[in-house]
Amino acid sequence: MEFNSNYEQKIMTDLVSYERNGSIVVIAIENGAVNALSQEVRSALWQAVERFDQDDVARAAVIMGAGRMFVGGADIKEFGKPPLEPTLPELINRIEVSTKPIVAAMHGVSLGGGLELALGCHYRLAMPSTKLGLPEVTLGLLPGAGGTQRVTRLAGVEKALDFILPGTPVTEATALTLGLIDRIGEGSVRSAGITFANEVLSADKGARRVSELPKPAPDRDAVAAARTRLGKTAHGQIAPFFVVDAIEAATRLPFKDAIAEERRLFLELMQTPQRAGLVHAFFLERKVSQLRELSGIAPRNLSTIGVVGGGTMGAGIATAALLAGYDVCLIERDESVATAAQRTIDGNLAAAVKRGKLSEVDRENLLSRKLLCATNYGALSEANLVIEAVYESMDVKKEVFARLDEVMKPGAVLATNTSYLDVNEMASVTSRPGDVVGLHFFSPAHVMRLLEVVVTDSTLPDVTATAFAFGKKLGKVSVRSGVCDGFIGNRILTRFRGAADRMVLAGASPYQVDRAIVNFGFPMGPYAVADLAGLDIGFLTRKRKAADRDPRDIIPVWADELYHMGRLGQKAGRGYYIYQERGRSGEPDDEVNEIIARCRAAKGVVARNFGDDEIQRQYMAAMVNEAARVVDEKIAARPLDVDAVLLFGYGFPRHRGGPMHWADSQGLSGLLADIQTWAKEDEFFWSPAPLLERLVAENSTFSSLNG
Ligand code: T1G
Repeated sequence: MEFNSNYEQKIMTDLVSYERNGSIVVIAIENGAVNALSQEVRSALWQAVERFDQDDVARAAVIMGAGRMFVGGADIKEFGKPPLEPTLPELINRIEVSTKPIVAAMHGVSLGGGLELALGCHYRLAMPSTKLGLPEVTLGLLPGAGGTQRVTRLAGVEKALDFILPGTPVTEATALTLGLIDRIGEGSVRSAGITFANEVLSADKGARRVSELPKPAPDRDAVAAARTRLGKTAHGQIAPFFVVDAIEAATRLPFKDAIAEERRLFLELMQTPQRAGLVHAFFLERKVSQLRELSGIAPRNLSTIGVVGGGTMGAGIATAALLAGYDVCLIERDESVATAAQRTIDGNLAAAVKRGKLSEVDRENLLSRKLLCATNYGALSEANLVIEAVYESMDVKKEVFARLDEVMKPGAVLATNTSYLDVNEMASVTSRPGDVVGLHFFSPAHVMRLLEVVVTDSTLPDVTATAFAFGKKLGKVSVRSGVCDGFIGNRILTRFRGAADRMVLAGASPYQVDRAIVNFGFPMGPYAVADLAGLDIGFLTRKRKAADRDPRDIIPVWADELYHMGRLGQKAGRGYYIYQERGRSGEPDDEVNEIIARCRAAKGVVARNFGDDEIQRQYMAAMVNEAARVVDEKIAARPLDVDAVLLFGYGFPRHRGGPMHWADSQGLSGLLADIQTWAKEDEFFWSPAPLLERLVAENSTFSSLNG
C-alpha cells in the first residue's frame, strides 16, 4: 500500500505519534474529541505499523488513544461515501499480521471500530472504568471490521450475540470475563501498556492472532432464539438480523471467508435508508442544542432547583433534578400533599435503584440531604431556577408566577412545565419577563429524554442558555420551541391524531390503525396511546378548544362517548381496549366498533376499507404537513428539531430518522401529491403547507434547512 511519504509523515505527527520507550514503541492516536478512525488516522496508523515492523530496535508496540479515551469508533462522517483506503478491515489485518507483538491499551471508551482495532492487536488491556462496546447496530450497521468474527472466536456464539445485538457497552470487568481483554491495567494507560508489552516480551509470547483461533462451535439454539426474539423486538430493523447471520457465519466458514461475508453484510447495510436514518438521529441528538442564538452565551449558575407542585410531573421533575445532583426544594399547598410528593419521589428513586441507576446509599442521601419538601413559597427564595408544575389552568399558573416573582431572588429563572398554554401570558404577570422560560417535560419526567425549551418573546438569551445547560445536566435532549398551542410535539400530535380519527370515521377500525402504525415502527398506535394517557386528557383538550373550533373540523364523538361511559383507558381497565391486567396490552372490543358504527351512521358516512399502506401514508402526511408549518412559522428552528421531538418524545421509529428525514427519503413531491389529492375531499384538513409546496417547487428537501 503506497502512500505519499511527505503527507503521511506530517499526518503521522499530527494524528498519530510514534515514540520509542526502550524497545517498546508507543503509538498514540490523537484525533479530536473521540479519536475517530478517519481515513487520515487509518493512513497514519498504517505508516506507524510499517515503521514499527522495520524498526530493528523496537520489539513490541503499544497502541493507545490520547486524551480522554481510546477510540470512539470509525468516523461516522464517512458513512454513505465510497470507502477510502486503507479501509479499517485492511488496517486491522495489517496490524494483526505484524510479526512483533502489538498491545492495545484502552481507557475511557473503546467503541465500534475502536474495539475492533484492539481485537486485531495481539494483546489487550483496559483501564478501570473503561466502556467497551460494538454499538454499530444502533447506527443500522453491524461491526464491519472483524468485530462479529473476532468476538465470536473469543467468547463463543451465545455471548457474542448477547454482546453485539443490544449495542450497549460493557465494563472492563465484563470484557475480561468475555475474554475480549487480557487484563485490567493499573496506573496510567501508557505505563500499563508498556508494562504489559514488556511482560509479553519477557515471556517470549510473540504475536497472538485472534483470527488464528479455532472456528467457534455452532450454537443453533442460541442463533434460533436470537432470531425469534428479534422477530418481536426489532420493530422492522434489519441490522440485528444481519448481526446474527455474521456471527453464525463465524461457525461455518474459515476466517478469511467469514470476514468477507461480514464485510458483504456490512456494505449492504451501509446502503440502507435505516442506516441513513439512524446516523441522522445520532448527529441530530448533538446538533439540536447547537443554536446560533446561544453561541458565546454563558448560562446562569444553577445549584438549587425549586419545583411548585408535587403531582406526577412535579415529583418527576424533582426526581430528575435530584439525580442530576441539584439541591431540590419542592413546595405543595399543605403538609399532606407535600408528604405525598416526597413519597412519590422516593418511589421514583427506588425504581432507579432497582434499574441499577442509583445505589441505595445515594438514594437515602438524596432524600435526606438534597431534597426539601415544604409548604411555603419563602422556601424558594434561594433557588436559582423554579419550575411550576401545577394544574393546567392559565389562572392558576398566573397566580403561581405572581407569587414566585415576589419571593425569588434577582437573576433566578422562572419556568413553567405547561404542555400547551401561552408562556408569554404567564411572563406578563411578572416584573421580569426576560427571566421566564417554558420547560416542557414529558411524563415520566425523570425517564423521558425530550425537553421542549419554550422561548417567549421576552426570554433573555442567557435564560435560554441556562435552560439548555439544565437540560444537558439532566441528560435530556433539549429542543428549542416558540410559543404556540402545543408547542412543537403536541401541536403536530393533534394533526396526526386527527388523521387517524378521520380514517376511523371513514371506515378503518382503531385497532387496524394501531396495527398499521406499529408496523410502521412505532411502539404503540394512537389509540393504545390514548388509553395509556387517559381518554379524559383528549376529552378535556377537545372541550378547551371547542369555542375556537372550525365547523369543518371533525370531532371523534365516539371518544367523547367512551369518556362518558367511564372508559378512560388503562387506568379504568377499559378504553378503546379491554385490559385484563394493568399495564398489559389490551384486547380489541367489538362494543367500541359498534359505537363507532353508530357515529358513522349518525353522520351519514358509509364505511369503506383502508389498507395499512394508506393508513400509514395519511398518518405520516398529516404529521409532515403540520411539521412543515411549525418550521415555516419558526416555532421549530429547523426540521431536525422536529425530528428530535418526535424521536425522543413520541416514539417515532429511530431507524426512520424522524418525520422530516423520512419525508425527504420518501420524496416530497409524492407526499405533496397525496396531500393535494386528499385536499379535494377535505380541503380544511389537507391544505398543503406553504413550505412543503415551496420545497417541491424548488426540488429541494427539508434537510437543506438544517444548516
Ligand atoms: N465519528 C465521527 N464523529 C463522532 C463519532 C464518530 N464515531 N463519535 C462522536 N463524534 C462526534 C460527535 O458528533 C460530537 O461532534 C463529538 O464527536 C463529541 O461527541 C467499522 C462502522 C464516543 C461515547 O457509535 O457514542 O465504528 O457535536 O458529544 O458525550 O464497525 O460520541 O462536537 O460536532 O457524543 O463524550 C461506532 C458514537 C461507529 C460511538 C463520546 N461508534 N459516539 O461521547 O461526546 S461505527 C459509535 C458516541 C463503527 C465499525 C463501525 C459518543 C462517545 P460535535 P459526544 P461524548
